[in-house]
Amino acid sequence: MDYFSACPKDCFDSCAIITRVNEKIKISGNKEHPITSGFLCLKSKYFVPAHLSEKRLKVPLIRKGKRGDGNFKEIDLDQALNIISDKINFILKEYGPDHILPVEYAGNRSLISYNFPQRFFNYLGTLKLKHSMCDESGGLALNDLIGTSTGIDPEKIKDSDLIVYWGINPAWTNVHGWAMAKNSKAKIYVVDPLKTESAKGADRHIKLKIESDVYLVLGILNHFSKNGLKIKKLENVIMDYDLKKTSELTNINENEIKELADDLLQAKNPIIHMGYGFQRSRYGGLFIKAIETVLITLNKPGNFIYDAKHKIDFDYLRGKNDHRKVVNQANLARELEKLDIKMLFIYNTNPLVSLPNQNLLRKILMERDIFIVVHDLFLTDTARFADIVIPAASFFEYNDIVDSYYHDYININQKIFDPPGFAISNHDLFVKLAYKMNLKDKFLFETENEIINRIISDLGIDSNELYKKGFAKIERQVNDFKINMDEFIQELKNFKLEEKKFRLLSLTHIQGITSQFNNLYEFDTALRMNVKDAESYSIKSGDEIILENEYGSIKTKVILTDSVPEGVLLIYKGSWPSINGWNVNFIVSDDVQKDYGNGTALNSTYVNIRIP
Ligand SMILES: Nc1nc2c(c(=O)[nH]1)N[C@H]1C(S)=C(S)[C@@H](COP(=O)(O)OP(=O)(O)OC[C@H]3O[C@@H](n4cnc5c(=O)[nH]c(N)nc54)[C@H](O)[C@@H]3O)O[C@H]1N2
Ligand SMILES: Nc1nc2c(c(=O)[nH]1)N[C@H]1C(S)=C(S)[C@@H](COP(=O)(O)OP(=O)(O)OC[C@H]3O[C@@H](n4cnc5c(=O)[nH]c(N)nc54)[C@H](O)[C@@H]3O)O[C@H]1N2
Ligand code: SF4
Ligand SMILES: [Mo]
Repeated sequence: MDYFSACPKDCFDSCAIITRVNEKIKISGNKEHPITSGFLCLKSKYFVPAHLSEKRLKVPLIRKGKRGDGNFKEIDLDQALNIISDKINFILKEYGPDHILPVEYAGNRSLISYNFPQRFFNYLGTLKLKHSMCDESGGLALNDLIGTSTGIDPEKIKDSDLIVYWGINPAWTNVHGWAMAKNSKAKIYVVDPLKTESAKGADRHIKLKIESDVYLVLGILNHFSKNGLKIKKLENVIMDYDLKKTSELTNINENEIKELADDLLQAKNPIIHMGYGFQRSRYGGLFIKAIETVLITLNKPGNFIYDAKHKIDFDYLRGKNDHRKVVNQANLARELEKLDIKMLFIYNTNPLVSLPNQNLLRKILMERDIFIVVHDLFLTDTARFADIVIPAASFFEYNDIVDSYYHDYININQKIFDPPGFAISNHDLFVKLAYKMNLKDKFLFETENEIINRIISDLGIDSNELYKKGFAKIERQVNDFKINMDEFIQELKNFKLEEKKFRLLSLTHIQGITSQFNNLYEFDTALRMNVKDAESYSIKSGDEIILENEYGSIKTKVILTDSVPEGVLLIYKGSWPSINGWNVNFIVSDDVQKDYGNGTALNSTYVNIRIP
């Protein structure tokens, strides 16, 4: 029998999946889906093994030993929910809702699984986590500059003549977008200081000096200006950046800069996909603004890809409560230090892997009297720190609907199996809790199907078509660009390229989906280092070295490469400290981009090398 599944992972592609269930479960990409196009990514090979894995949690756990040591006792779901609801009631009565913080993110970004739990927290009026670890700063930057972060429909890639992947590694992180680009007639540029798989597969790799993107943009605009394209407010700023100076500042040959600028000038349908990875640095928001000024100058301000917004009623999905106080995610440890939190309710995220400044985060959780609830499919590092762990359902075990922050299709996810043991979906967990706590609002008890029907009707989707194909096209938000360059020009003046050594990047791995499944196979934890840097320390491939900074230190194996430039080090994000003893976030900076919503600046991490 075939079912419609929808990949709920935090990924551009939001694939439509056909799940065939015979004696075995087999998944494949929905052939009809214009983006998924009948194939799935490498990560997807873990979806069924993860669902069936012996390592999956099936019974709630209560902590027996010291926090963090993974010593638990099994209890049944009813007992676990009694303990949690009693604890919530106690905290609400003794301290108030400002002492409970739900810590959640996009581990499951299906519309119900991601949003419905917020109805519960909005109702109680607890604190609220501000999602600032991923794309926050770039999104704010675009909104500041042009009034929106919603760009062009990526299906337009198919008819484009020039695609620039700027600070993104789509061959690994957006495989369906990359396939569309490769199958199109477009000339493909990758602008990246690293020789990534995307850079290798592009027509042109602009291998610029790290963080010199702003200068490259000013050089491109200078060239535009010489060819008669002016933007009044920037003329003075770009005056000095001729090809020679731009080349010196970016380490790119003059003719390569000229070729890119000419191609942009001549293209009929240029598209720039601005990555999330590269805006996670001290000047990330500024970089995104700078790139957008290229499109503004070309009078094609909407020809970028960053976010996509649709007419989905999130206030309905989440409920609304404007009185909740906000706690920042990107420097959560420092936020917790200042607050008197009594409960963390963690679901859809694995903060003891994915947040920077792990040493401080773990210290606070060990020292403070905080009751920690974790809802997850696996005994993650975060779950090991819990007082109560509730097992979660896999995406084959609930009904939901999944949108995309990249394309314009919404996919249906059908429940195929009941969750094993006491495992429970996000929706059902919060319905049960609301019931336990005797909450009266009907909104807290809406069923999955009621919610799906309401979304389908709001979006004007033909439900027959949706259940026949598994997906439907929905309308992208229409933009009304309001361009304001003033702040950008001011911020440009404050920009200073940091040339300190060693800059540590923690980028996205082809196999992982952030930290998910990294317990099911051996994860790549090695440090990538440039051959010349290694020579100056007499380091050989396979050696172990220590990286240290004000956040801590880690000992890691080295792989020498010419894909990483001199002065830059790379460790992929997402490995589990409980398996490997450490991960990169033990030494990653929790500095934030103050001008851009306190978004993470994690790639502005600097470390020293020590030979053990
Ligand atoms: N396989 C896989 N795919 C994923 C995910 C996953 O975990 N695994 N996660 C998903 C999520 S949550 C996200 S946010 C996205 C992230 O997707 P990407 O944005 O593609 O991810 P990153 O690898 O973090 O960073 C992209 C690139 O930015 C480059 N970069 C760093 N500094 C600079 C700079 O100064 N200038 C320029 N021009 N480039 C720079 C890096 O070298 C890197 O190649 O991927 C999504 N897709
Ligand atoms: N150093 C460094 N750190 C980074 C980044 C980086 O580039 N460098 N990137 C950042 C980025 S872009 C992102 S998006 C974040 C992501 O970081 P996280 O939000 O922590 O994402 P995941 O590691 O995928 O963890 C999601 C968790 O949710 C669980 N989960 C999955 N489905 C469900 C469900 O239905 N219910 C419940 N209750 N749980 C579920 C998974 O098992 C997993 O443990 O990491 C950030 N951290
Ligand atoms: S992780 Fe991304 S590319 Fe892979 S199946 Fe899910 S949505 Fe598709
Ligand atoms: Mo992300």
